Order: sequence, then C-alpha cells, then structure tokens
Amino acid sequence: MPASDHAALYGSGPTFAALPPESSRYETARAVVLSVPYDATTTYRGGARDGPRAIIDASREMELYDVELECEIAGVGIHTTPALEPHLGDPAQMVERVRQAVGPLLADGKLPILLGGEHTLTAGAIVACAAAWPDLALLYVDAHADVRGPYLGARYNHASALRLALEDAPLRGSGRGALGEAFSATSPIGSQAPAGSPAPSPRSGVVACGVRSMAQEEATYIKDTGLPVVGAERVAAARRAGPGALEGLWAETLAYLGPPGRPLYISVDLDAFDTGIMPAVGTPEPGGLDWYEVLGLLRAASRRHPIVMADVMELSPGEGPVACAFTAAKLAYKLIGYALVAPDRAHPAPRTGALPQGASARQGPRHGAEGVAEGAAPPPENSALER
Ligand SMILES: [Mn+2]
Repeated sequence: MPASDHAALYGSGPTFAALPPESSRYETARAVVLSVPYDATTTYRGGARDGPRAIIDASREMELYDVELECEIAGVGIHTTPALEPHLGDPAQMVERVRQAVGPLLADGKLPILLGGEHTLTAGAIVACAAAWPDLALLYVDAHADVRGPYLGARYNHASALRLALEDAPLRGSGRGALGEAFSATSPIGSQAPAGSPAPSPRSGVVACGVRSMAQEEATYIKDTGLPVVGAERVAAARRAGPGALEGLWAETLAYLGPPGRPLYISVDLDAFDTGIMPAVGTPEPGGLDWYEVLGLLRAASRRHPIVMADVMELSPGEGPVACAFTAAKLAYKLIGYALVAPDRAHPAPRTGALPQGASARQGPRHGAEGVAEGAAPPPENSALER
C-alpha cells in the first residue's frame, strides 16, 4: 500500500511523549519506541493491535519530569519509529519481522522499547537481543505462565510467548533452549519457596513474576524444566507481611537472573497488574500487582542489571478507561528512565544525552524547564554488536 495509507492505518506521525524533532531524532536518541500494532492469536478479547497507538496518544499528555528520578527522562532522547507493519499471514513471520526490526536498533546502540501488540512479538525481540548479548537475562512480568506448547494449532501464539523465547533464543552458544539453561540444582533461593509454589528451580537467567494463571500442561512444564516462577500470591503475601518483605521478594526474584551485571530484557504483559488498575487487557486475571509493586521490581532490576531492551505488551485500549493507556505510557517512560537515567544504572551501549543541561525536552507552558541530569555515561565498550 502507499506509504501515506500505511501511515494512516498504523500511525507514523505522533512521537512518544510529544517530543519535538530535537529530542526525538534517531541519530541522537538513546531510546527508540517501536510500535507493533498486531494481534492475531489472542484468544479471549482482541484489541491489542490498538495498544501502541493508544499508548503513544496517552504519552503526549505525560509530564516529562519524573518525580522519582528528579529529571526529564526524555532528555536522553526518545525516537518513535513508524509502526511496524503487521504480517497478517503468519504469526511466525510477524515474530521474525520484529526480530529484524530490533536488530539494527541494538546495532546502533539504542535502547528499544517495544509497544504491543500481543505478547508473542516478545519472542522475536528476545531472539534479537540474545544474538547481541549471549548472556542475556530475562525478567518476564505476566499474569500468565505463557509456556504452552502449540496452542489451537499454532506454535506461535500469545499463550506460548515465554516458551518460544526459551526455545528460540540462541544463548550461550549452545543452541535452542539455552536461555535459562540449566546450570545446577543449587539455587540459593529455591529452598525458600513456600509449599505449593513451583518446584525449586535449576534454571538461571530467567524468571517470571506475577503469574497466577496457567494450564495443566504449563504447570507440568514448569516442574519439569525448573523454570523459576514467582507467583502473584507470593507478592500478595509479601504485601501483607509488612515493611521489607517486598524488597526481600524482589531480591529473591532477581537472584534467579544470575550474577548481577548480566544484560537484561524486561517484558511486561500489562495483565500482570491488578485488573482494578488495568482492566484494558485481553486476558484479565484477578489478584495482580499494583503500580508501586511493579515499579519496585523494575527499579530493583535496573540496579542489578543493565537493561538492554524492554517491552510493554497486550494493552487492549477498548477494554478499559483511558487511564490504562496512560499507565502503560508512564510505565514505558519509567522503563526508559530506569534503563538510562537512574543514577546507579550502567547501560551497555550508552549515547550522550540529546539535550544540553537545563533544556526541556518538550517546550510548553505546563512543562518545567529542568534538564535531565547527565548520567555518567561509560563508553559503549560491551556492545555485543561487535561480536
Ligand atoms: Mn498474560
């Protein structure tokens, strides 16, 4: 179709956070928002294809100043790509298309932020990251285990997203299934899991958090493989247990990612949040996490690992109020902040900030003029792209 039609259908105009060209140019932006308006295999309620556009629309109303990080996160420069054109023939082709779109962003030293779209797309992004960083770790935040085998006749479907990543990511040079490869049965934290939770895990480098729904075959898969899963019930128990309990649970959760410093991919299915604050998802589940719990986990992750890519998936804006799209936009923005401007973070392939000190990334009367704090940016020495 003509480019103009493509733009009208899938959106290429608005920039994330309404950033003007000087703070959203690709060349100088350290983060790149990649929209993938695709849902073809969702099983309950569709509509995730409308997620990226709703998130970007909502992001235009965000304040750029972040109270927690005390800066305008957008000062790092955030480029918004035209939405990736859906491949309507075959989910596997669509996942491959995502892989091909992410690879060049990593090669250019960018932090890609994928906006979905159905969660299946994450598999392609993880494969791209795993090719760039063989020691990639994965934090997977989701209400669902997402480790089904072929589902309703399709291997590539959103109920299998994590399993696809585990099977397809060529990590550690040992071929299929290497992400989360078994390393030993000596997990220091597995013994602390309470009765009734999944078996202590022999896997390292991957953990799923917020899970509260799975099929029988997935429970079997988790037991058989030792995939670490920190269920939403444990988060709820920590919430009730009082000060320090959540921090302890996050530390336990993140220990599954292996040694601190491993490059980290963070995938957030918005259905990990409680349905009270995030009803706009295709497969809602009661008993989820709240805003500050998710932020606490992501913040703790960013202090332990350099974040090389993140995604915010499965927003179905038609299923809920506009607050959901705004929450998703803010989450994406916070992820950029944790990855690139948090004072104690270290990013593997940083670029210098796009804006001079004191400049606001977006001019406008309701936005302050505080510049982003210049992070101490080490040289991009570990870019895996040199491999
Ligand atoms: Mn899910």
